[in-house]
Amino acid sequence: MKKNLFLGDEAIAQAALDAGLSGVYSYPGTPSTEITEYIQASSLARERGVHSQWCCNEKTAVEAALGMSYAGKKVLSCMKHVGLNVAADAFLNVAMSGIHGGMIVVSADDPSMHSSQNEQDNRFYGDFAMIPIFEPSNQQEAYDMTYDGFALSEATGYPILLRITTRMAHSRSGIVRREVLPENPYSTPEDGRQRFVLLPANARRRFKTLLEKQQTFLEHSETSPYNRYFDASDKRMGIIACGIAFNYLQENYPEGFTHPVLKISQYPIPKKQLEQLVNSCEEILVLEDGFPFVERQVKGYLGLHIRIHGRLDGTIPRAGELNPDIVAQALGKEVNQYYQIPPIVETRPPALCVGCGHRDVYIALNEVLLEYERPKVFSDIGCYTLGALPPFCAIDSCIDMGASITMAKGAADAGQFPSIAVIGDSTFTHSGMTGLLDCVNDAANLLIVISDNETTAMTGGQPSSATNRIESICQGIGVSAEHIRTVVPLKKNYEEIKNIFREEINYTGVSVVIARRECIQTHAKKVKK
Ligand SMILES: Cc1ncc(C[n+]2csc(CCOP(=O)(O)OP(=O)(O)O)c2C)c(N)n1
Ligand code: SF4
Repeated sequence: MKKNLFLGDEAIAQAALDAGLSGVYSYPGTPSTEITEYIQASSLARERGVHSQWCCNEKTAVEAALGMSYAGKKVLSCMKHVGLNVAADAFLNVAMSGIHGGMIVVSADDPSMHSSQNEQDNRFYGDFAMIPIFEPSNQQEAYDMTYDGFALSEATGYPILLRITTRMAHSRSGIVRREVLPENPYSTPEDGRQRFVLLPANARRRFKTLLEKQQTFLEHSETSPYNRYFDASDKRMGIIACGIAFNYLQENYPEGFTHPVLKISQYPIPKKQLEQLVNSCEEILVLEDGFPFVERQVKGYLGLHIRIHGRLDGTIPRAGELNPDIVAQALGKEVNQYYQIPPIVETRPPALCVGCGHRDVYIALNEVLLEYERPKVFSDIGCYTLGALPPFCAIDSCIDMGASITMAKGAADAGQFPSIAVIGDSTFTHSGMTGLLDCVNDAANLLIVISDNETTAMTGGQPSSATNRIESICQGIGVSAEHIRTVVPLKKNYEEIKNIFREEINYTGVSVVIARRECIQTHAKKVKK
């Protein structure tokens, strides 16, 4: 049988296309980005006219995906874990309205924070929304679950959360593809107004329906081919292995399991199989990549008559991603040196590229801020966050996308002067614009520097929604035209840039300085093309 060597992300993308996808709505974020990029590059997607343009942020992505589902089509929405925080309002309410065409939301979580500011486990969001969750244990399952996920979504009338983690997203395996299905025809839901108008009377009804559906979701989990019980003779311990943790467990038992194992890859937790495990074993070890999501539920649900080991009792470290060695240690096995990755290159701190425009922004800004007694620079998320590191040491905060402008405003309201925000162009349209409107409405006293490299550089150079529009957006929001200044961040312009920074810091009100020079990496890619 022909196999394709796919990343987990690519397996999801190909499965969605094979299952008859009509659109993907996403915002870039590691480790989810490659799903949408794969669809953008796919000839099948091009032939079919599958929608794949990036969205402004994850919330607009989930809402647009719901619109496509409303029109009867199969649709995917992909994001990194923190993206689901941004989309949470839409995501939780899609569980109230339900869907029409099959809808899958992919959350790519990043335990160990390889490229994120936290390591939240988004299975909690699926549980919170009370919808089915898939968590593949290998890349073939990532393919199959995506393919089958549309059918499950349409059969139940609810979206599916597909939760993967970094290793699943970014490692490769041989994948067997399935039959290529056609797209759904256009249609709209017959009961659309009762379901999609979430006025309290409808919402109460819909919440009841969602509660009633829980039994159906449980039955699907208990009969799912992705949840499996493996019996074995040594019943002193039973093991629950969730998602990719099952893969790590298998690596530790090349000859087959010696303890009973419950593999969980579809939620809600399959109760029958869990009872079988608990009733036949003396103790339970829970293996999961992320938070103690299952462990906590098992503890609460079963009471305390059986000992549960996992992240909560310290058998597994509470923080960081799981790997085969940690699983081996938890099982009391010897750690196999084979799995340990030798250092290939010396580790070194990340840095802004030589020649990057963000460098010039920080050099000029740092020089100007020496003239003030207690300046603060509230920054944001993007390549320019590296301005936190030497030699710049130029920023005082980086919390979440958009928080630069709003934090600078709050601090300015409290008397901070000068209060400066530094934000990138993509982050500005993701969630900086609304904060800017707050500043204008409140006549806040701050300087906002939009470091515009005309791309979303940090996640690999995706197009930025803001390109060619930043001045007009700022003006439309209400920043006065004289205080929207544009500079080219280059060494030869330092004196001009510094003077403009000084003038705008000393102006009492909202000012925006747009420092515009294309990212040299995307520029080089364009030239190469
Ligand atoms: C809510 C959320 N979504 C996505 C990301 C991933 N991400 C980090 S920075 C960034 C955008 C960076 O673009 P820009 O602001 O233009 O700065 P640049 O990297 O180009 O300098 C993205 C998408 C994230 N950290 N948080
Ligand atoms: S990728 Fe682009 S924006 Fe990021 S550091 Fe390099 S030059 Fe600067």
